[in-house]
Amino acid sequence: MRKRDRTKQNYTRLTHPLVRDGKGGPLRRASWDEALDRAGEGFRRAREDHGPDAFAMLSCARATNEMNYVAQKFTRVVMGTNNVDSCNRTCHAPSVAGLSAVFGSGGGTSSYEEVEHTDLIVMWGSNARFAHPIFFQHVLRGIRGGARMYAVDPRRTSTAEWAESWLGLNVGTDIPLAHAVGREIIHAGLVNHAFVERATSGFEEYAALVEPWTLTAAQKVTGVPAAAIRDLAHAYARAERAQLCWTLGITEHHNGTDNVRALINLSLLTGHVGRFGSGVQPLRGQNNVQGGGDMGAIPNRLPGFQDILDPGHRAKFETAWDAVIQPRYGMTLTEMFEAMEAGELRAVYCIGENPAQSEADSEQAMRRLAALDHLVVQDIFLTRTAEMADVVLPATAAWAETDGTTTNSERRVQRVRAAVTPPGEAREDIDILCDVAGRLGHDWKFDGAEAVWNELRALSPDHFGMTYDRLEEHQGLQWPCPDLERLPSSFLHARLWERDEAARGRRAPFGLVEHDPPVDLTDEEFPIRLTTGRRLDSYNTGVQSGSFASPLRRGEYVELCPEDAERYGVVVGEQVRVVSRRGSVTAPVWVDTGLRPGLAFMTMHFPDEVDTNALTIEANCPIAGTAEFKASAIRIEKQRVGS
Ligand SMILES: Nc1nc2c(c(=O)[nH]1)N[C@H]1C(S)=C(S)[C@@H](COP(=O)(O)OP(=O)(O)OC[C@H]3O[C@@H](n4cnc5c(=O)[nH]c(N)nc54)[C@H](O)[C@@H]3O)O[C@H]1N2
Ligand SMILES: Nc1nc2c(c(=O)[nH]1)N[C@H]1C(S)=C(S)[C@@H](COP(=O)(O)OP(=O)(O)OC[C@H]3O[C@@H](n4cnc5c(=O)[nH]c(N)nc54)[C@H](O)[C@@H]3O)O[C@H]1N2
Ligand SMILES: [Mo]
Repeated sequence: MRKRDRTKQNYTRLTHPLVRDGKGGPLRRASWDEALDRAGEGFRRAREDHGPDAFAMLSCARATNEMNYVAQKFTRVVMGTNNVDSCNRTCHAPSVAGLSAVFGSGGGTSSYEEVEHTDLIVMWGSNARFAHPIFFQHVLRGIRGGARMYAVDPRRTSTAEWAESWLGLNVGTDIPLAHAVGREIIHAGLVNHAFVERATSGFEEYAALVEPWTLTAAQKVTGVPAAAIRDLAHAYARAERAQLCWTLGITEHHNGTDNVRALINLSLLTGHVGRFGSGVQPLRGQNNVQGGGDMGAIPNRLPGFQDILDPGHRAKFETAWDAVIQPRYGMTLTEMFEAMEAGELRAVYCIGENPAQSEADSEQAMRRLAALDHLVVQDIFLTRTAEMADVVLPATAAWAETDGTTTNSERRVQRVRAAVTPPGEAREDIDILCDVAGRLGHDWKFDGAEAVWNELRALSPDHFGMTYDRLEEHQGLQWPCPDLERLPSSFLHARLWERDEAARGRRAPFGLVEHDPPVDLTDEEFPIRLTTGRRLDSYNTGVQSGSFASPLRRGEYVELCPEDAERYGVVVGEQVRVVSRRGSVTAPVWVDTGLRPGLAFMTMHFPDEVDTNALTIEANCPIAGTAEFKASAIRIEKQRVGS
């Protein structure tokens, strides 16, 4: 038998529409007309039989702003519901929730270039060397220019290799660590009292809350030596300017939003926010996950991050769209899957997402998707989710095949352009959406992406000043950009430093959050903590990266530290069974000296080979809906010889 290439997942580009005649049958080729008729008919039936909330849209965080704008408009105007969301939910929703609660705006506060003009960079739960290589180039320039870097991660990652100090904490103990840093700053007299008094609220309560987290108490829980915690506290508080960056090591927990609040507290204590070179920065995941949310492809915000519960905002959009917008939040991605289980959600339009493989507890997710009356998948590849669909619509790739804009995590809107001819009959996401809207009685025509953008600009004050001409002229602009003359500020919340109270505006509250360990506890039966994440050579569920060979790629492994490999009597390359309370997979062993005893690591990149998400737990952050991908309990079983 020919050995399968473990480094590849062979996905082929979709070149023509597919439909299924009845559940259980195979997908077959169809004309665009037939596929669009079927897509629309299923949505109409769901709405007529079960009401507008029986429909949900998953919108693509890789596609353009313009496509996301049209997708949320389709959901709200054509289907009459606010049930629209994306993989932002599995990712940085806690960052958006935490930042909004403190500063009133869900965006990162700084520009990439600021890490080149700062004195201290803290990479907290972020492996930017692998996952944000472009940003990391700026970090390296900062380090070359004299900035110090600290890394806080259970694994000594490729990012940590560049750090002056690596704080290798136990998974899920970020709040104790942050609180101990905060307490040390207070006790060492390093608080920026002028800033705290003027711009924040709740300091006294915060100081009382962190008081029990002495360096030794935190060392016990986090596993980080007291001296290293003290050192981080002093370095951060004494730095003239400091950038605190975090990613999924902070957010993908059942208390992700609390984790984010615990980190933001440190910036409030020290005044490291609202000035050039000082800020808090969640590095966002996909190329346009920031933009998707900004465009309103989330269940609680209209385009331009305008709250759906505000009657004034609703009225503006209702007039512009000639529609009635439901005065309540729609379902998050997490709630959509729960509603599938309850039989309340019947039809889903999934554009450029692969939830069958990316959701925690994938067996459960697939069972729920399979129970839908009507699933339409619009993608560039035939994904596992597409294989389950009733209708599959082939789209052009936003990257290089489509015109529009995307927004990165420094809030910079940039133009993308069609430069490559799309394959076969693939069509642009926006055109497909308009044709499905047409099947449901809405005659939509946009004269190109710019026409969509101008409709958005007229409705979103933060984007008003960004014409395509200006985006071109300045090679991208950052929001908020409210007027056509001035250039926007590169960082947010300078207002917090204003002397005048009125100009300073709303105070930034300290977050009174408490330690809450991972839900999936380790015990005798499941003694190993599994955390999951990324490698440089692959992208998410592997659909986009797996089809191309890479000399770096080595397929899925369960990675252990040398001591654990010895304890379980396993060697590199040996196939073992990895078992959690949800399911089990078989994977080969890898030994990584960056891991610590009791900690294992797997990626999500090769789900066809090893379905890592069969192991993960669907324990969600109650505020943001993000699952605890970063903490499962597992055991390793040696395979019997000959089996
Ligand atoms: N090459 C590549 N780049 C990518 C992607 C990709 O798949 N491949 N995906 C993109 C997407 S969608 C995203 S969201 C980003 C994600 O980017 P990152 O968040 O940087 O990537 P991860 O590897 O998922 O997780 C980051 C780190 O969190 C650590 N961690 C785990 N548990 C904890 C904990 O309890 N506390 C702390 N402090 N740290 C912990 C892990 O050890 C890991 O090193 O990357 C984006 N960029
Ligand atoms: N175990 C574990 N699971 C995780 C995570 C983890 O750290 N550990 N991380 C979570 C995170 S942060 C994320 S973001 C999710 C990602 O989860 P998903 O978003 O479900 O996974 P992707 O592989 O990124 O899927 C992207 C899809 O978009 C399609 N696509 C790309 N460009 C376009 C376009 O222009 N138009 C259309 N129509 N389609 C397009 C691709 O073909 C692909 O099918 O996974 C989550 N799951
Ligand atoms: Mo992500």
